[in-house]
Amino acid sequence: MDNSRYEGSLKLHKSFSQQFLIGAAVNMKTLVTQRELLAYHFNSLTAENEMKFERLHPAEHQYTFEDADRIMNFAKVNGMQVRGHTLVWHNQTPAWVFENETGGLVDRDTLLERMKAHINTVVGRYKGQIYAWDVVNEAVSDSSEEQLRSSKWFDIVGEEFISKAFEYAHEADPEALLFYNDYNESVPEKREKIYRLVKSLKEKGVPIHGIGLQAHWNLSHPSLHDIRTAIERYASLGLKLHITEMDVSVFEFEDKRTDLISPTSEMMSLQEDRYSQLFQLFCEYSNVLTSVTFWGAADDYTWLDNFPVRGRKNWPLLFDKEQLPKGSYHKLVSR
Ligand code: HAH
Repeated sequence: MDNSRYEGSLKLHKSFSQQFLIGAAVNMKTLVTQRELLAYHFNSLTAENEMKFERLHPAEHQYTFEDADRIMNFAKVNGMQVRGHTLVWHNQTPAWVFENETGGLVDRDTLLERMKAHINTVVGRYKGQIYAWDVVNEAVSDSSEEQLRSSKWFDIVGEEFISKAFEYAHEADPEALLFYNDYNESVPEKREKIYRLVKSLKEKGVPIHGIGLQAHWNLSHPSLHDIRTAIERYASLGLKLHITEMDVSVFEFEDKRTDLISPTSEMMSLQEDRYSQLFQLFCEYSNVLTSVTFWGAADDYTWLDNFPVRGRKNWPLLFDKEQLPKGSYHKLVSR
């Protein structure tokens, strides 16, 4: 592979090799367009979409592994680890999973059988090659009244859908590390709900090994104090922590501007400081925090383009839209 554009520069993952793995989410496009960047600076990969239920299992008796296999192969060839994302989620799951022959809601036992078949086939296929799985994604509710969000999984199975998913995954690959993954993980109210959920799973003896902090953050929120408190709280459960989907949006939540065609120099300088403070914090907890994955690799492609504001580009990562290192990268590797 032609790594000449990066040669001589310090590999991002090398710079943190004593602390944690450094990962990036990829898709079929970026696996090609960012291949040199990925192979040079990262030592872990996650499929942005290619291992989700709808992609792997579009119909009951049909599994489609081509794209996921391609990611596995890229990782293997380049000596990278793989984090699996995600087995049970309320989004990007095909309708057939929840339907019976007449188009009504499937019964509880059948849904659990389908969950088990899915997990067994997917986790089994990559046994020994995917070292950690996001088993359940985003089951906790953002609204203050409820603990778990309403979803087809929850409405049909009840809260046990969570423990079942972990049990099935553990059976399929007893060596894989199993994670509960969520966003707004550092917001105090939701943090306590996630804590309560995972604590109850542990008390029931459910095979869960870690909590994934998605870390979709921006230049000022959540505060370093709230992030530190969340890390401490989750770590107190005796579990591993992974930062699973990190990005630092240059827009405040209230900022809905769509006129910027490049980031302002103020944004870039705030982002440098923010990344450097965040990684300093991560390093303090590197005994429990063992992996940091970005939800993308460079600003030429990010899921935050057009989301949540249509017609707006974002610049949330460590490499720019030419895939060259940003100030944030330089500050991290020269710390
Ligand atoms: C994450 N959700 C998902 O875990 C990931 O699979 C997806 O690719 C992107 C982000 C975060 C999220 C969202 O999608 C919608 C609203 C809030 C948070």
